[in-house]
Amino acid sequence: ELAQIGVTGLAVMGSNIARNFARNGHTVALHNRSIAKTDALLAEHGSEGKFIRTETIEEFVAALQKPRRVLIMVKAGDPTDAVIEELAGAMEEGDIIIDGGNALYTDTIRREASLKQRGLLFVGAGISGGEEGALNGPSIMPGGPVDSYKALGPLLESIAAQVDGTPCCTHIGPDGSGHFVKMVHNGIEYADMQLIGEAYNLFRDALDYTPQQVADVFTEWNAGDLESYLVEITAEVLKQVDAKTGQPLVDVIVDAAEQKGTGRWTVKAALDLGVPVTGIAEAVFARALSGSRSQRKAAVGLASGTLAAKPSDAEQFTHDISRALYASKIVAYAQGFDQIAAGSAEYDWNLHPGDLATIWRGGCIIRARFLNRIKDAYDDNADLPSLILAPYFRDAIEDAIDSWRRVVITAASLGIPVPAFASSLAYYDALRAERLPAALTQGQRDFFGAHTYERIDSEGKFHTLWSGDRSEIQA
Ligand code: NBP
Repeated sequence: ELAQIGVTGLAVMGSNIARNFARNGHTVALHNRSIAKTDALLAEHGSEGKFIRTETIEEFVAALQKPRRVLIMVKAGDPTDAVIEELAGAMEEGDIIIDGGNALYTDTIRREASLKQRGLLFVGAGISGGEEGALNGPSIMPGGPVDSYKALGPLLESIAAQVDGTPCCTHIGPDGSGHFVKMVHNGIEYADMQLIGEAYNLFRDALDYTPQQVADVFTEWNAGDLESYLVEITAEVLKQVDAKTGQPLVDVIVDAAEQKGTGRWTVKAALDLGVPVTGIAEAVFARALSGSRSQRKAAVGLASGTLAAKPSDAEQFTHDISRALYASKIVAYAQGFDQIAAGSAEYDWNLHPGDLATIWRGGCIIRARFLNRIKDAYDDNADLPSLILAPYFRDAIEDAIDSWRRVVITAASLGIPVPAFASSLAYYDALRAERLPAALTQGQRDFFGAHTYERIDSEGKFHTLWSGDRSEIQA
């Protein structure tokens, strides 16, 4: 019997996805550069379904039904190019290559264009959910040609997470769009994690809570509108006691956050598109700052000032933090969706933000009750100028605003860093401002560079003769 799907790259993600396919009744051809991983998978889990063991790429390709469908799950970058090249040489017109790794979307655009010329369908598919999701149901964001989805969609949907009977997988759009939205998803994940970290830090330093006490708060929050996978696992991490020292594990982990790059990619792409993703950027920079260990060590003990005023009512402040978290989260998602809209316009992808909210409700790391609200918002109005303007979110922020400000004020007075809370609040205030100091910026630019400005009362571009008689001319 030939296989419906082949998986090459059988490290953590690939082997779990291969098992997921097999458990859902598909015959899966297995391939890995080094045969040891293939054999380890078969030895441990071979009984879970129908697998075909292959050693060479030729054997692998020959084991597949036509049109052949191969999912690549190897390290992003050069390894992915190497595997694509090998596969393309062995495959035939109409066959489908899916890259499920975390590829940079511009690489996916390039690969799709080049494989199209060789008659192959290339699908860059973002896959979220980590190891556990890969095995039990990830959120899948496949891009690539529409035709590919006819042959691939049902297969991918059968292994994806399901929410209310809807699979967390849909065709996203052409070429690199799947990897682009997966990248922004990861950026939002960075922001979400940073916001949770800031909330945690406030409990520790403003309210002197123990990690266990903070865990209890997060557990409670997970029963309300903050319900999400990240809030849930935060409580689990905070509860964990280190076996070696008897201390809370979080207190013995080095406080320098690492990153693999998708957050940074999101910010770089946002800079190029001119979209302010301040929440995601603060999160990426906060990780970088945490990693500047020698600088931080040298700066310990710098002045903190004398304003320190601890919150007097812990219950009120706990509520305030929950609202600051919720409001800042709305801002981070609003910005992420703005970036998706900008990417869609730039590359002519015709992306549907409501679809993304739908497939992010399950399987992926940012899954949250909140995403139902985002889906509803785009169902009501597909052309929302900003998520913040959807009635539900507008009301949620109105309800949160005083709490949000109190949290930022308290944090600033105590010298507790809350870059993402503060910057999200600043973004919100700038967005709703009737006038911004950008008018002054335009004046300065005109002064030193004759860059011209527009007037509020007449059409056209104007320039003041700054070094002359300071009269205004039309440019
Ligand atoms: P890794 O990213 O650690 O990659 C290991 C796999 O790549 C092994 O199968 C290895 O083969 C293969 N490989 C390498 Br490295 N270089 C190769 C080459 N030149 N030719 C052929 N194969 C090569 O595995 P992972 O953590 O399972 O992730 C797989 C992909 O999924 C990555 O792109 C990752 O970014 C993405 N992803 C990961 C997660 C996650 O939670 N880990 C989540 C979502 C997406 P070998 O066994 O012969 O060395």
